[in-house]
Amino acid sequence: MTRDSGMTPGDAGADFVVVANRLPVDLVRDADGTEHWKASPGGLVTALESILRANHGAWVGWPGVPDAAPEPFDSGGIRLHSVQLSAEDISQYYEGFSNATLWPLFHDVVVPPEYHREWWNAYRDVNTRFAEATADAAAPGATVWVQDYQLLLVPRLLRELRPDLTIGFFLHIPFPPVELFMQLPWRAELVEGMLGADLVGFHLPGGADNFRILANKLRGHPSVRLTSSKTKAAEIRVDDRMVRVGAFPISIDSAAVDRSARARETLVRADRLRHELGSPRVLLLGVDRLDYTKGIDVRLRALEELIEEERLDPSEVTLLQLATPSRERVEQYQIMRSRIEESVGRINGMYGEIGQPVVTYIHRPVPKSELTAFYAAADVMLVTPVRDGMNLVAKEYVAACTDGEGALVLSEFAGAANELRQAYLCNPHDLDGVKDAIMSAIDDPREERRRRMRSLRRQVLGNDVHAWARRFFTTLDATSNA
Ligand code: GDG
Repeated sequence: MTRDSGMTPGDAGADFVVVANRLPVDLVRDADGTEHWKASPGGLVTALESILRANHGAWVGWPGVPDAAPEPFDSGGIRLHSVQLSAEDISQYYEGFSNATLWPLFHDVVVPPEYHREWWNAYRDVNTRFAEATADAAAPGATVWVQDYQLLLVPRLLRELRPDLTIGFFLHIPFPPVELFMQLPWRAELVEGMLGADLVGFHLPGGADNFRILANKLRGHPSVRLTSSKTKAAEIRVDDRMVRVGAFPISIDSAAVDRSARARETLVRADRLRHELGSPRVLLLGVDRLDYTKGIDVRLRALEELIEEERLDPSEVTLLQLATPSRERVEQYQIMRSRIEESVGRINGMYGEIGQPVVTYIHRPVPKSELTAFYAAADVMLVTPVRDGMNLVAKEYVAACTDGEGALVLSEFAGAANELRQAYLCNPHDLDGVKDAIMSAIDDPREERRRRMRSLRRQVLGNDVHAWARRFFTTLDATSNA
């Protein structure tokens, strides 16, 4: 990967460019009204930071506020290039086509996707602008890594502008079965968009298979499976090029979470938290963006029925549910929020005591250190999505369980279930099954819980986000040189 062209990002462009919907910065306004950009380190930045720095790296994305178009600037050694979005772009490309068409369609139509031609036009237009900004930012022969469902058309658009580039694409959400994808009025163009990449990565082999089948069905591109490959990869022939597809399950910075969970401040905070929650015998935890795919309603229903049936005693059990605000202008998210808040109110009204609610519900973001203390304090983590690409929360909880005392209830419909086989797995559509999984996670003998957690920790600590990024790049390099 390391190429030393001697260029700086300021002149002939960057040797390595990440393209994602969002830049890894937020605009912060101080009390005196002055504004500045503050780094907002997510998992992706952590994974790519060292590669970005070593390769004159650049990042192309939307700065997060309408109409902002700052000149390229540096943040933490990375050159940031802004793509300007108007309020209408945000409404049609981001909230519309990305989050009310593709998101529900790719998550098994959990809610009905909406198909609007004006949203599609905006999506294509914004993807074109991302491709143009990337073409300007990349040095000759550079490697570009395009991220996620908001930018499905970018690989092809970029290849047309810059055939000299090596292009990788990674999808962070599930890739749906053929029958569902076929609903999309613009299905062929979207598949062609992704096929502009040299390597198309998914979390699971099933996603890669779905994509391969579609490329053939919609565009007649033949493919071969590479059975010897660890990534269960395949190659699709697109005219005179070969496009590699494969599974690259993402992970977290496991060592960093482990370290921060062992810190004295975290342990002190975790202890105090349990005390503040009334020192329950069992502390259940849920941590999600407030999203209808995450199955927050499933676990609330399970908890309510377990209490109703007297399998759980509300004076002994507490659920701490963190539901971070997300996509608040999209209608389905508003509907979901009302439903969840109604259930929390009903459970607490029915079973809570004064000063002692059964469910403590937080609807605002909390600092990372506080989140780690939540993980360290919890006895049982509930991860019950109806569909989820991976789910990093499940892996973070395991990495934060440094004393081995904790249990993970995990939906089979989260990508993470593919690797975390020793979790208490459940089908979120089978409420009795979810309830039984929760009860086993609470009641199993301590040795059994510890045995499972040991195995989970081996998995998560041995496969971190750095290894993920390395595997993707090694494969991309091999593909582009083939
Ligand atoms: C997409 C896919 C895939 C949450 N609340 C707070 C907070 N978080 C952090 C968690 C975790 C991240 O947000 C959420 O990641 P997930 O993977 O659970 O879910 P999505 O946001 O839906 O991510 C998913 C992922 O992409 C990566 O490919 O796994 O399937 O849907 O890291 O810790 N962090 C802080 N405060 C909060 O209040 N600091």
